[in-house]
Amino acid sequence: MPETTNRLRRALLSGGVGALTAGGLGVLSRSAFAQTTTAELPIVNGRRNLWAYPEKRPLIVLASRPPQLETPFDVFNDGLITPNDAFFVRYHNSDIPRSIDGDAHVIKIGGNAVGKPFELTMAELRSQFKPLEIVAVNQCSGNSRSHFSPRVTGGQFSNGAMGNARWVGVPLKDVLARAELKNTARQVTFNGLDAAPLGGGDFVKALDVNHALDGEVMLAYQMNGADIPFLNGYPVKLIVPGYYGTYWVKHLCEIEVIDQVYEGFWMKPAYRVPDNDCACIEPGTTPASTRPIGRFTVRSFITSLQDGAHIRARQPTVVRGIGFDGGQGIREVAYSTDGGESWRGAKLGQELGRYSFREFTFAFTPAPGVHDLRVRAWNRVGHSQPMDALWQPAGYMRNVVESVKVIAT
Ligand SMILES: Nc1nc2c(c(=O)[nH]1)N[C@H]1C(S)=C(S)[C@@H](COP(=O)(O)O)O[C@H]1N2
Ligand SMILES: [Mo]
Repeated sequence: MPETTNRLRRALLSGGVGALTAGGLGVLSRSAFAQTTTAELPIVNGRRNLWAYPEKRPLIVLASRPPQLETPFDVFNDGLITPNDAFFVRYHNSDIPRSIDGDAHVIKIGGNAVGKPFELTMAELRSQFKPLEIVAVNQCSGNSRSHFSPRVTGGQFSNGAMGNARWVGVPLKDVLARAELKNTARQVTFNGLDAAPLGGGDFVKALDVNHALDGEVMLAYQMNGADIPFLNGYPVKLIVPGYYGTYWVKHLCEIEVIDQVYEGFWMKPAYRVPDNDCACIEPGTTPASTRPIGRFTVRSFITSLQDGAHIRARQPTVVRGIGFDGGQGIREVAYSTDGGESWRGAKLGQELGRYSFREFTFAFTPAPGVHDLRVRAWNRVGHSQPMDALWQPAGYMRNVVESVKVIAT
């Protein structure tokens, strides 16, 4: 019997999924944490608590001030849209707003590259513009950071710092048309109601003006047919389809069009990646130069089976999962049931738009024993996922082909 199988069997006998992971067998699914109450979970990050914040179901609490909440991974198997009450929450600074009048809330539009600064209330935003709807994934740059090896500092998320929602709002382009942009306009900055009482810099992000005016970057006031949950940015949040969540500024209250490149703390030195093709470097080295983080890389996950799951041998099992990328759309997902030795095509599901999660399925009839399942996606311009994990000092952009080991009995 191979060594892995032995280890698995021992682990399973001695206490379930947590112990199994403690035995060193690959990626830990966070939902395993959620369901395990044994004290045998010391390795990846120790045991995490689940707690229900306002408007939220119990989520994995990484920090409470400000709240950092992660979605338990099994939620992604429930459907392609992530429910509002399960959607992850990430903030940087401790002074987050506690109450907001959703109609009276005002967005100030100004900066040295607009001819006509003005203020827009939420009531005006909702009534005076044509709404746009986009299904798009919001993913934190540091999603999956806890799986980096060597380890890196920062919020130790597993794979649940992402979610897919149907956003309704107004294209930023239409709002900025009222501000009479000057031809000196270079970037647009975005600020929310939260503040940084302990220093470190108010959370302000910037996009190049061409990107900001692309017609898809939008001021969203609805998420999955309801108001945006408070902790996800009520009453208005910037949506930047295909781009990492760091740009999706919550409780948006100030937009400035400026004649230079903005270099506040959260644009520089924070949220930057090595300025090369892979946005990666050898562990322990320093990047020669950096650029602001941008679009998502291609990712795919099996959602219907957790690492360490038991399945029936010699019975067909339908395995389900999701793929997504930075906005080209997923063209193909391949799967392997032998640890990456051989690959076949999975079946793609419904297309909800090129920024959305895309479902895939494949059928698998396992022989008795341990099976190492892997999935790998390609987008429409041929970008895919590396077989070996890339590394970078901030722990951003993980997109390695993941492994889920299952036991058929
Ligand atoms: N106002 C404000 N907006 C913010 C942040 C923040 O700290 N303050 N964090 C950003 C980061 S890094 C992420 S990943 C997303 C997370 O969005 P969510 O909390 O709605 O899931 O919010 C972004 N918008
Ligand atoms: Mo983030």
